[in-house]
Amino acid sequence: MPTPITEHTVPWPEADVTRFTEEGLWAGAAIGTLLREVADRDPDATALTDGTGLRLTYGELADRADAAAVRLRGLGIARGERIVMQLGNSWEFVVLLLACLRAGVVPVMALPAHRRAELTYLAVHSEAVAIAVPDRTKDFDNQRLAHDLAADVRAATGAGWRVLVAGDDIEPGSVDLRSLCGPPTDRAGFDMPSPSSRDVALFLLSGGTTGMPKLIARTHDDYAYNARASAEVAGVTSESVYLVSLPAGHNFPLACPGILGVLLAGGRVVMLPSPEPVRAFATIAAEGVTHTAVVPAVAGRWLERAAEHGAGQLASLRVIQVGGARLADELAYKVKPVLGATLQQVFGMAEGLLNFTRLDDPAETVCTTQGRPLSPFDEIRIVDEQDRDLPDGQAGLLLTRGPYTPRGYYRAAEHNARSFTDDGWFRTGDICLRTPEGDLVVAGRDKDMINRGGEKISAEEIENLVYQLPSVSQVAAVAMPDPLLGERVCLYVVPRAGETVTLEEIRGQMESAEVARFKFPERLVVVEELAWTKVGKIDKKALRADIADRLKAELPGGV
Ligand code: OOB
Repeated sequence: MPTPITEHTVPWPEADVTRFTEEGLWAGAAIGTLLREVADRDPDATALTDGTGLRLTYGELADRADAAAVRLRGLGIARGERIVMQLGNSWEFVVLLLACLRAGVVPVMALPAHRRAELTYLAVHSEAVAIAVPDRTKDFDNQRLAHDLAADVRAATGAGWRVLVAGDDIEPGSVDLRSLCGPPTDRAGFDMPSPSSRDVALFLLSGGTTGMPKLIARTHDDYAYNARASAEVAGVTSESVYLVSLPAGHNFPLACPGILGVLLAGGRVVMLPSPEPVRAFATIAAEGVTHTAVVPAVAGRWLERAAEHGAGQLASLRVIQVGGARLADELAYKVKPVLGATLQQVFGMAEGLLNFTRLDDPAETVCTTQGRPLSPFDEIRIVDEQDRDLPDGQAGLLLTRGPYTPRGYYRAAEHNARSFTDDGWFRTGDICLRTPEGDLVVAGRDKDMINRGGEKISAEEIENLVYQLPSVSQVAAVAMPDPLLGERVCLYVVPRAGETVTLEEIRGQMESAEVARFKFPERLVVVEELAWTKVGKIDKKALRADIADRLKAELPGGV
């Protein structure tokens, strides 16, 4: 039997629980219950489409979620148990998610790019009892991997393990998600008790600076507030149509306001597998999309496409949220004139705190800041290395506390001691300054992570993998600037005496370690020694400057 999750989570102090509840931030109801209420108010409104002709009304969606919740129980998946969820942006994603939220089964939000290494870790660390995957994505057989994983887990724990598959090609031994998520087949009503609003609703993954991503347990109370408050600040109502084209398991398209915020507001969600501009633009036109969320790299591609082909297809688009990585001010200034929609910058994190520029902010604020905290109950500090508060305008480390920022990672006591202060402030690792108006500007980062177009990569994880090569004496993974993605992974390697190391070899090593492809290093610099700081740490700042200089020198006309 998996251990109960609450044992390993860090709750908010009771005084905060009372305050957040009395102030009406925390609704005191499970997200699944709140969604059922929305559905019951207007069951005929369209809730979900997927760009392939499927349309579900609120009544149909809620009924399917309830039926799927009962079917999960039928499979032996009980309240409080975990499912690793790695579905693409499909209608099954939404139905299964809502079924879990209704039944109190806890999804662990894996990313589509994750491979055996990440999925195994997530399954083991969360003590999951099942995994939900598509049958395949492009040239990758997700179903095969899921069964291999299931065999490993069964061998290690002796536990039964379920593989739930969405797609046409359902192998023997897999549970067919399309029928699990299909319409109810009998009249027997939904009879499951609601989870407590303070229970864990789902696990998000941290951007991660350590070997593997930390799990962040988000409760029904805090996550519903996250989604509802985000919907309000993004101007989402029952009239809104929201396009999901980023991986749906990421906090941004999931609840900022994302799928959950839009559904809680009674709006319509459109699922699309990717943000590729031709199809995204056609879908925006066909569905009358009013809101969407993208990362800066996607915003850049959309701007290019619209500059070449016009933005006629985007006439319905009112708000385009951009976040996940720093949006360059120059690009920001182009959004409204070229795409015709209001830009909303979103600086958020799976750990909680969300900052938004407001829809009525002056253009300068929208284009040069990353906005201000979502909630009047969010607390922000900008401090120096000794945790002393800095004045406005001075860049420092961002600390936060608030009604949707949990007080610790799941099962990570040691790490929590470093990432949270004794009085519960989360150390975001972001370097920010606050303008006199109270808006934040992200000025850098004090965490050993590479942000590749919004995908977060832990330098330590890459370094650990590279150290497995016998030819490597020392390695450092650093961010190198990239015009398209913002950053990519660059490796500095000192080979052992008499050995050579190549990028192909390193990528081969990552391939055999079966880690997600977005983590593969894209540049190798072989050096005789690494730069060190006075305190004996690898000087990554110097290495980042070095690779930036090398890239500049390689440009035509560079020096
Ligand atoms: C979002 O969440 P995560 O957990 O993948 O990554 C969080 C980190 C932040 O700590 C920061 O370093 C970076 O991503 N980041 C930004 C940013 N938004 C996120 N850096 C600069 N400018 C921004 N606008 O990335 C996330 C979660 C919810 C909503 C939006 C993004």
